[in-house]
Amino acid sequence: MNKDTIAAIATPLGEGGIGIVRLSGNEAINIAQRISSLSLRELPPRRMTLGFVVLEDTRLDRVLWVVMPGPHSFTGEDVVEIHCHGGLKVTELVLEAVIKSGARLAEPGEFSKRAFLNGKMDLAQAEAIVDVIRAKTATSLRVAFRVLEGHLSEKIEGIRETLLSTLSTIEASIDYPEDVEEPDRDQLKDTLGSITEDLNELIRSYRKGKSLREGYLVTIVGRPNVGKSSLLNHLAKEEKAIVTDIPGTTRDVVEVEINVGGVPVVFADTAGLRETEDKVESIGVGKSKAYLSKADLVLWVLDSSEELTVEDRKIAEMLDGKDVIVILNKQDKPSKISASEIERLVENTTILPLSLTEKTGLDSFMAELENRVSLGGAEAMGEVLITRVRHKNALDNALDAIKHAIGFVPTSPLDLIAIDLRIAYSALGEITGHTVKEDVIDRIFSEFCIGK
Ligand SMILES: Nc1nc2c(ncn2[C@@H]2O[C@H](COP(=O)(O)OP(=O)(O)OP(=O)(O)O)[C@@H](O)[C@H]2O)c(=O)[nH]1
Ligand SMILES: [Mg+2]
Repeated sequence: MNKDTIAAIATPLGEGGIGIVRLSGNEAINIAQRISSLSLRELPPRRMTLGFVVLEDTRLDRVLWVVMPGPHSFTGEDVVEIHCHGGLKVTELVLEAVIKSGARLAEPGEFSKRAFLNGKMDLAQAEAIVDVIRAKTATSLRVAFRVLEGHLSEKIEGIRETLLSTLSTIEASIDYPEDVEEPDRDQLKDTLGSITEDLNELIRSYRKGKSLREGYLVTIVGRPNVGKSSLLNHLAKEEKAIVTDIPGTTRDVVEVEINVGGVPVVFADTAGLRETEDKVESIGVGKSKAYLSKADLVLWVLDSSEELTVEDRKIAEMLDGKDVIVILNKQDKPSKISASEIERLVENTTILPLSLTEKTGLDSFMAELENRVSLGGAEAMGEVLITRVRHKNALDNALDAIKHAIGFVPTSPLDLIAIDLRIAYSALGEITGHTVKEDVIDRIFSEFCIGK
């Protein structure tokens, strides 16, 4: 266990009502005592008491002192919080003073790391702290908070327990063949089948969970002058991008972040895709293609009053393998493109007629957008979602091992099944941190900010 005492400013740098300096470790109370007007060991634990920070016999600030003796603290160690006025200089001087008195500046995420190492929370919960702090929408926050409260860990631990008890029956029958009967193979198959279902359900939730945590990128593409920027402005409810009747107006990517059914969505308006001699425009076209390839969903805008061109067909080729909504804009004019022509170019897409100048077709467009982006959003609130690729990889590995084991169930020796079950057990333990390596732990906590 770490013996040294760490300190950091726990609130964001800048001016605010309150700025908090936090200490954690064996010496936290002794060190803080050196700058306190109160007798810290006599304070009621986990209650605020008004007092002063005193530096070299001079009062520096009037503050609230909170002493949280371990193990009943966030880190499990002795913790002291000093709630100062929220100024840059105040917090800096208080931090400096506790460092001079023997504390060490905390590394990023070190408070949370200590909480994990001292068993106050598991790894999935510790990771969820960052997600709670960074949540961009109410839905993202709710999903992250459920993980922080331990609902994901509970599910994972439930599956691990089933694996462990299955393993122990198998191993007992291997070790004591005379006394312990072999487990029933049909029953074994059922147990592994139901674990497979549980794992699959969690893995499937990743698409939704990832969007909620990381956000979702929707790229608007199309030929010049079809109405891409008009669409972005409609979504943003303001004139974010310049709209003119000159083809090639947009040259850079214009991004707008919007909450769509609880999912933080970035819409990117891009330069119209065409061959061009213009140096600036061609850089813009390059960027459009980059945004197209990393998009979670593509809105392909077409001017329905003009026939499909060679350029449109080239764009259609770039959409291969992407999630696409095709927008037939400018419906206020006579239409020259049919749905069947589009269907021949793009597979499994939704085609929506629209007029951005007349504002028609926009309701069904928004409904379709919400449907695609939120992936069935609202009813997901109560579920536990997988939001991190680290968790998804661990689940994939566990699933592979279980499937492999199922193949052995009918006729193979039991120890072959046991090997796979142990692999799955350990893969799942990576999520909660029971079986994770130290360098992985270090990497996870280094993503945190200082003071967390
Ligand atoms: N008639 C009609 N005109 C539209 C509609 N939507 C956009 N326009 C017009 O089409 C022109 C081009 O619109 P933009 O939104 O700038 O098109 P863009 O695709 O961003 O064009 P680039 O930036 O050049 O690639 C403007 O004059 C718009 O007013 C529509 O639904 N109907
Ligand atoms: Mg534009």
